[in-house]
Amino acid sequence: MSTIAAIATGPAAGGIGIIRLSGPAALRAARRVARELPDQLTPRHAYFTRFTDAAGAVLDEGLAISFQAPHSFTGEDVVELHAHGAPRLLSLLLAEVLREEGVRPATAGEFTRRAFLSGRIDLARAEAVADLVAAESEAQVRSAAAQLSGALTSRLQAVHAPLLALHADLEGSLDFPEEADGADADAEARLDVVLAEVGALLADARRGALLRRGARVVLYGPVNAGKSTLFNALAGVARALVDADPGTTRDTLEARLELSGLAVTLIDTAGLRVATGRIEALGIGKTREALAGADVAVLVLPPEASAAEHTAWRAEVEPSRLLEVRGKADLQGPDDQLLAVSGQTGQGLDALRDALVTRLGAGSAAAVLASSERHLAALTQVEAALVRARAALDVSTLEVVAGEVGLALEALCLLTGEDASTALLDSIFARFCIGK
Ligand SMILES: Nc1nc2c(ncn2[C@@H]2O[C@H](COP(=O)(O)OP(=O)(O)OP(=O)(O)O)[C@@H](O)[C@H]2O)c(=O)[nH]1
Ligand SMILES: [Mg+2]
Repeated sequence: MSTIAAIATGPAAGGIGIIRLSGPAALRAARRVARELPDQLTPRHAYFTRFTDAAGAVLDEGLAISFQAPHSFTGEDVVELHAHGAPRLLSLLLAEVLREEGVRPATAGEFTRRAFLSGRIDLARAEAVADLVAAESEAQVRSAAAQLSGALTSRLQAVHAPLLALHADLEGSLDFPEEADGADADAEARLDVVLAEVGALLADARRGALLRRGARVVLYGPVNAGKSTLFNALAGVARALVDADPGTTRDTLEARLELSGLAVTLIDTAGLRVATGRIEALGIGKTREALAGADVAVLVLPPEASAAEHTAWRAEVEPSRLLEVRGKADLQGPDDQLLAVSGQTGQGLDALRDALVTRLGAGSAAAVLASSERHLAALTQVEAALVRARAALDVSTLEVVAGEVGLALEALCLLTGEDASTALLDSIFARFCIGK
């Protein structure tokens, strides 16, 4: 196994910069720049040392910490050199370290990949490292942290173990029908238990996928409803043009905000009506596109909207994604049906934010477990196979049931990385940056 080395900290200047080495030659290579280190190092101790170039000239001073296999992140010998976070200095030190025989630059995610390959962490936890590094909102941090601590892993095991046992029993009664008489008798009940847990994991994964990519909230409704004014008020900046002229907004506009830790893209759209011109018609086409991709569509109804109009605008999106509000609340009396908001006075904005958070399912403080689209896809496959197995119990042979349970197990292994193919690993670790 070769030894790898990389700058583990970000490319910008900072207080501390770390060079990480992993593999059998890690310590030998580190000594090229940290010549003052004692002959015997106590693992996990921080040694103060000066860092030098090949000629022995001092470049910096800092700390060196060694970890002995298998008690390290990668499971190999690891050394971390903590210098000052000067990008040019770090590249000089790295170049010197790389001159050691058997040491090469690490590829993206290679440290974490080695941690996975040595069995230190499973795939779900390895991915959590990438998620944590890339997290942009508080909810993303919490979700990645939960996954990193193995919360997802233990929930997957709670599905994996009973499924494996069921598979073995079914296969057993196929191979030895005489002895294993009735081994499949409780298969239905056992499948139901696993299905319920997979369903719960899937619900979490859907919320997690939302957290990860951020939610899309679209403001829509008839012209002049006060959508752009509301957009500006929620975004906290006067981004969108506002005018008494109906049909002011033509293009869709986006603003990023964070609601209860959830990253949200807020989208303002062209008001809906029978378009008076070609450009406006194009704008309305874009509104419908935005509505198609919305996690929540907020229908802003102006005071003058008639019941017939109301029904027509409402039909633009299905009820599960629709949130109706009464706009320009300051111009009308209290509304006992709809949440009343005003972008101009700020009335009802907090209530609207709360309603959005509830709608997006991000309200609970508990961190969401599964979070990547990959998890979502794999869990969907597991569920589909289990549903087919359940149906086959009544109408088909035991072979078919066992086959479907086997497929569910395979899909589950995609999540934990058991039997993971090199191609799958490549695609997962490509998301990492160098040094992770
Ligand atoms: N009194 C009152 N007037 C508002 C409010 N919100 C918007 N207006 C006014 O209503 C007019 C239209 O506001 P916009 O925010 O441009 O409405 P819009 O829905 O984006 O309109 P289009 O882009 O044309 O579809 C402007 O003259 C605003 O000043 C509000 O909450 N209260
Ligand atoms: Mg507008």
